[in-house]
Amino acid sequence: MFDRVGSIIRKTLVLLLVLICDVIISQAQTDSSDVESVSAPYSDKIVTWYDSSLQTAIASYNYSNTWDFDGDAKNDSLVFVGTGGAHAFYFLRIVLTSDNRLHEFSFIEIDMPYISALTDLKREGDNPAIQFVVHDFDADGIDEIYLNCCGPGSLIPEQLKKMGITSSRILIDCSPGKLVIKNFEN
Ligand SMILES: [Ca+2]
Ligand SMILES: [Ca+2]
Repeated sequence: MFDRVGSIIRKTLVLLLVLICDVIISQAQTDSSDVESVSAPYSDKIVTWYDSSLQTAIASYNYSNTWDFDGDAKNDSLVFVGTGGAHAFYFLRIVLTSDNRLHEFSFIEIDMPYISALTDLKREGDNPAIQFVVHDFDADGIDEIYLNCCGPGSLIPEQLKKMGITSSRILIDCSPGKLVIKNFEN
């Protein structure tokens, strides 16, 4: 008698266990189908490494070997190096093939290092959503770099003011023999 009751209880417990597992698995499947995978903009340009001093992952956007800024027919290196933190900014680093030197502009920062088209810039103007455009603005056959440096506080960095820069919108011209930062003029 007791054996029969014990057997029924065991079978009931096993059945309950199977039902609970079913519910858990179906819930997990529902949850996973609800999750959308979201990738960062221009993720093919991102290079990430771990900075042990900041104890955080640092991302940079690498546009190297895409444009020739100094006009020697060899594409140059251009990287926006991330500064880390919750709201990351990225400063500009260029290596030109004509002088093979590191030109690091730690005072030129943007927070959306995503290349935009000239048509976007023309349409949006000083909209801070458009921060990085490459185009031959002065029609001399060599591309310049347009940046809208909406850095922390959107203030114009002192280093840029000393160069006569009067707005956050600048143009970097890297023609042979010179590397000039100037005000962007429409
Ligand atoms: Ca070059
Ligand atoms: Ca040009």
